[in-house]
Amino acid sequence: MPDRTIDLRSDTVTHPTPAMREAMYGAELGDDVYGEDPTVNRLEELSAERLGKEAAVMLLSGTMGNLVGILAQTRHGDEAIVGAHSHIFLNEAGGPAALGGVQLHTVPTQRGVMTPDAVEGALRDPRNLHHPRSTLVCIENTHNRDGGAAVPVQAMDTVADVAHRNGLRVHVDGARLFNAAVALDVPIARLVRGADTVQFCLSKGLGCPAGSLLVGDAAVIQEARRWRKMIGGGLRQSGIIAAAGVVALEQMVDRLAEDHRNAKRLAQGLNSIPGLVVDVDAVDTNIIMLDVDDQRVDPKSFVARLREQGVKIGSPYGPRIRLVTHYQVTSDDVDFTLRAAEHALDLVAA
Ligand code: TLP
Repeated sequence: MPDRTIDLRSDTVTHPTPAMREAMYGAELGDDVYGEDPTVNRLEELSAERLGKEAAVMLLSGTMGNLVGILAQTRHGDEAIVGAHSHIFLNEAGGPAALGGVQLHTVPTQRGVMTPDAVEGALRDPRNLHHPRSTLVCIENTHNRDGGAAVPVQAMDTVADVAHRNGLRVHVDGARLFNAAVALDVPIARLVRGADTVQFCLSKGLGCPAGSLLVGDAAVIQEARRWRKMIGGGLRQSGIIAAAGVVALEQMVDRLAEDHRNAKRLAQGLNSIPGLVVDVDAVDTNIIMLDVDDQRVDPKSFVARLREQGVKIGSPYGPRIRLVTHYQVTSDDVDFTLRAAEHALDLVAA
């Protein structure tokens, strides 16, 4: 067994920091279904304030935040426009269709960006009886499958303008929105100014054990609370979770820049190993997409050999493998990973 483990599979693997554990231990609690958990209330207020919106509601996960955000802004039979590689479309078990009767209409994205033409081209004609109603556009920022791409303000604004001009609302899947804001060096509230709802995760780069927030205007958040209750997400003394969230917002945001620096250095190092290819310029945040480009190397065996040395990376899809940095990955871990990758490649190619 290796004496060291470096887990680069995702930033979801992070454990709460000592400050979070302390805050959780000492959290002031109440029954949140009665709206009486002061710690949840504080986290919700803080989140709304940070994102420049009226209100927020805490949910268990990003998937629940996206689902409730979609359900609160659509009716059965409506259509939501989403990126073809979006997490909502690929990785949320068909929730909008199964639970909301919402059909997803996919459009291409380039580094997370949807063109206004693509969105306009996906709009249905409200006067045509054959068409579903287009009611929502969902933007993912950062974009996971597109390699953690930070979608710039202007691209966010443009899509929001097209949506609003046509009577649609805008939901942002901001599982890693703070990474985007830090990478783009833009105030987070500015980044989501055009959004009607935004979901962001506490349990990715921000290091919490669980939790997501959905923010928006007071009416939509009230509607989201109703949906949350219906799907069994109304929790009681959930200040235990919220306490970590407050610490995350206060202590874990600015340091994301360090994860981005580590990701960049890891990307550069991997790309300099013959047989491995990374588009280093495309590494905006904490996600690296690595391609194995050596006929002799089966990506699955490469991943397995790395794991034997204590380095866990994503499962390959085709030749492509994802690596994610986070606060539990140090600069020294980056050096160790690079040495291990070189060694693993030698073993597999031999
Ligand atoms: N993504 C996970 C996996 O599901 C792929 C990861 O390891 O990256 N939106 C985006 C953009 C996400 O990347 C994720 C999680 C979610 C939503 C869902 O969040 P959770 O896992 O909290 O339901």
